Formats: sequence, structure tokens, C-alpha cells
Amino acid sequence: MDNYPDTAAAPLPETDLTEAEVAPQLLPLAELHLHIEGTLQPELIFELAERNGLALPYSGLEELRALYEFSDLQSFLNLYYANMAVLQTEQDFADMTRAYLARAAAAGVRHAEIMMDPQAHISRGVSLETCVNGVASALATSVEDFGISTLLIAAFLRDLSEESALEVLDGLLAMKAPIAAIGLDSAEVGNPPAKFERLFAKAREAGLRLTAHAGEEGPPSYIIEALDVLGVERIDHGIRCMEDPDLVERLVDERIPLTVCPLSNVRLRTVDTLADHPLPAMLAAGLNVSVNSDDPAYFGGYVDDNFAQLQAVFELSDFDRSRLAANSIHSSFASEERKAELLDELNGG
Ligand code: ES4
Ligand code: ZN
Repeated sequence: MDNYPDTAAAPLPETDLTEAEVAPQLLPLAELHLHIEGTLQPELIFELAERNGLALPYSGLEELRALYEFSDLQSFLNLYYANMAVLQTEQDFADMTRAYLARAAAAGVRHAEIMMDPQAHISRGVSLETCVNGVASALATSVEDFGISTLLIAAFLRDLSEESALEVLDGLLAMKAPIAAIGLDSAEVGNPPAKFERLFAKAREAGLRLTAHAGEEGPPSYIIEALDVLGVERIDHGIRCMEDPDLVERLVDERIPLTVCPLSNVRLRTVDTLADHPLPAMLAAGLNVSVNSDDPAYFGGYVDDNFAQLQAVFELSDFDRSRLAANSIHSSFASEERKAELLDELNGG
């Protein structure tokens, strides 16, 4: 019944609320699925190209931005790897990392587990030391500078050989790189987890935590393989688990974290629209899901934007939003002490 016929045309009521009170509340959370190279904003790409005396194949920001239209994971990866050409010096890697941390702090991120792709830099002639030390130098002061605790994850490109990955892992261990974990990313289909069994065994022996992308474009069997053959503790994406009810039951029983990236899935056409995203069904199934930004410079938003768009489409309850934030903290590789601190903060402590 139309009891309030004038509502749509009525001016907004005057309020005494401050902007912070009107804006959706930012929950303190952990970002667990973030590729630092995917935070390279178009403006910074041009700035770094100029600083390093490199000519870009685009006339300007508009021409570059017009390329951010993807048909699948590979179409994105092509641009993602091409744009890395501007990352040449430790300073470049540090500047990119600081820009992410500043933006993440504004999004409510209080702990970030940051992936980087060393092989994508080594193959361009940038040394392991340059890329790792550049990112790590910004992470070393992230608590003082941005109020964000951080740790570094070395991700390996699954479309390259396991020998290449083993060589890079050896290099990271030899230089005592400050990495807490390894991950597995890049082109999924045709590169199943089992290809990297020795790599993950070696990383586990070295005391590293383990995560892998699985079930983004690849089938549910890749998720099972990542758990059973690689022994990962966490699955990045994992949304295709929803096609296998037995797998869902196992993931629920074992509380396996799934680091879901809704805007990424829309932009890479893994789902048709955000309204078709399985996140609400995943929450309803009792899966341990968190919301993450993946490659925010490419996919239309940071973690706060992911939450805002989910909120707009699904009207998540306060309970759901708190659960997503709590899941992110519980699922992190942070110390028990740091997790307790963040959970206190989330619970208004
Ligand atoms: C990635 Cl969205 C996604 N999937 C797989 N590998 C990646 N590397 C950077 N972003
Ligand atoms: Zn990813």
C-alpha cells in the first residue's frame, strides 16, 4: 500500500550526524588475499614509468584504463604482468606497497597478508633481492606508519615449472627473506595443485605456512588436491566448492578458510553479476569465508568497496558483516596474541 506517497520526492531530513556516523561502519579486519602487484594504480604506473625513463605502450591514463575490461583470468593476467615493467628499483616496490597500506588503513584493514610474485620480476631481470627487500622495507614499519600488522607471502606462478619455483624458494630461504608463507597463483586451469607437491613439502619443512589459489576458474577437484596433496591450510577463492556438496561438508567440518574476492570474480567473469555471487550461500552453508580485494587496482575496489557493493546487493546483516570480519581474523597467520587483540577490537573492546 502506498501510505507515504511523497517519500520519493521529499528532501532528505537535516541531521546532526557527522560524516563518520552516516558512513557505513568500518569493521576492523584482516585482508588475507591481496596481490601487491595488483595494487599498482594507473597513476602510479605512469609515475614510475617516468621516474625510470620507460616508454609505456599507452598514450595516457584514459587509454590504459580502457584496457581494464576482462573476459577471464588470463585476459587480466596479460595486463597485470605487462604493467609490472615499471617496477624496477627497491624504491618502486616500497612506494607501491606504502600506497596500498595507506588505502587499506582507510578501508579498516588492521592486519594484511600480502602476496607477491617474485618469478614475475626475476623473469624481467629484476633481482629477488630488489623485489623482496623493496616490499619488505615498507612492511617492516607498517604498524608504526599505518596501524596495520603485516606478513609477506611468496606466491609461485603455477603456469611455470616446479623446477623454477623450487629454485626461487631456495633463493628466498638462502637470503633469509622475511616470508611467513607461500602461495600458488596465476593461470589455474591445466595447472593443478599436484604439479607443486615437492615445492609445498619443502616450504612446510622450512616452517612456512601454506595457501593456494584453487576453485577460482578450476574445478572443485583442484581444491581437494590443494588440501590433500599440498597440505594447504587455506584456499584462496574456492568459490567453485559450491558445485560439490561433499566438499562443502568437509570444508565446513574442517573450518578451512576460503579467502573470497567478490569484485574480482565479477570482473574476471567467474560470476555474471555480483547478485549471482555465491557468498551468501557460502555463509549460509557455514563455510569459513572472508572478503578480500585480490587485485584492487584492477577489479574496481579495495576491501571496503567489496563490502559496500555486497551490502548494496545482498543487504548483509550486521551479524554477517561481523562474522566475515571475525573469520578473516581467525583465518590469518598472525600470532594468537595479535588475533586476540583484533578480535577484542572487533567486539568493541
Ligand atoms: C590473480 Cl585473481 C588471480 N588469480 C590467480 N592469480 C592471480 N595473480 C594475481 N591475481
Ligand atoms: Zn588472487
